[in-house]
Amino acid sequence: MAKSGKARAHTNIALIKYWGKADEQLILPMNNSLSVSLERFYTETKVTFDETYTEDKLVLNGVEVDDKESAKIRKYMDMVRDKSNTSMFAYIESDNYVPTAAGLASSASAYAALAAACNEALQLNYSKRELSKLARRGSGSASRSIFGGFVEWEKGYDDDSSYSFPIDANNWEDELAMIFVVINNKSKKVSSRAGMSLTRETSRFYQYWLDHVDEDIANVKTAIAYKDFVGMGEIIEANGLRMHATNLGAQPPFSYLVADSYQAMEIVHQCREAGHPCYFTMDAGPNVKILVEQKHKQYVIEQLESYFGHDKIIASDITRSGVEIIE
Ligand code: 2P0
Repeated sequence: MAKSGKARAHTNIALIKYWGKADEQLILPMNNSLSVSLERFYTETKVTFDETYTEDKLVLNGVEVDDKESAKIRKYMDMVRDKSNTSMFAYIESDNYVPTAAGLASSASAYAALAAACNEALQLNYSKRELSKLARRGSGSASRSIFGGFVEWEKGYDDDSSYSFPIDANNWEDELAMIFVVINNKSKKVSSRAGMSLTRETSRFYQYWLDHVDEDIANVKTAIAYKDFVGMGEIIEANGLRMHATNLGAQPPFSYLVADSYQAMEIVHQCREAGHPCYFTMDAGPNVKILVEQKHKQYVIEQLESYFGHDKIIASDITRSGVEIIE
């Protein structure tokens, strides 16, 4: 008999970055990281296991895919089968509610939703902590997408000790938002997986990065406890720039940032000078993400739109919802 489960998980953006793996197979990170989950961008995934299926099939946004990504998912499903003592193959239907124009990686929400859908379908009764470990095996940042609000991923030292957990912010999330500046990337893309690996192995600045992450995490948690937006912003902006600096120290050096990324950062500085606190962060691409209080959001959006145009600016609230079963 077929067994199915469907789950929704939101994407997250790291305020303190995950950059570098201690174990590529288990996806154990070199450092703790800390994120916020976004209301507007999410993935819904339905998994159906059936004894009559002869292989895993992936249907992404209504289209059956058979490419590098589906090969990665088949490998992931082998791991799930192994852990849950089942031999059944699966039919996986996944819909990404991430505007394609946003150019956001969806692997965080995708593997969080897939892990939760498998848990439901196979009645594994995993706790959220167990689910965050299962999601982590697909993509590191997915471990954080099991939870809403502010989330920390404890790096751990083995498969069992590396998981995420929520940080109580006393509903501060409701007062915050994130603005995305969508920037076209004409340069050749370095995947986050390849970029973090090259940097960990070769960057002259990597040890400096590792030496300062723990204090950044501690200071952000203090800022969260006091709802100190400026204190948090200064730390997260510096942390994001430091991550990008490690890439400049790699051999060969590389950068995800382009001229328009720096233009967006400059507008953020101008907003601050005009009395509207907001802080930027960037991931494995040129897009700039700006953390802002709701009361200053409209001003910052207008400044960005006047340079980049209306369709390049997307805002999202911070969600306090973690992964949910929806069928
Ligand atoms: C993060 N990034 O903390 C960091 C900051 C990008 C820059 O997590 O190899 O897709 O699947 O574990 O999670 C993107 O990398 O990488 C990422 P894998 P993932 O959000």
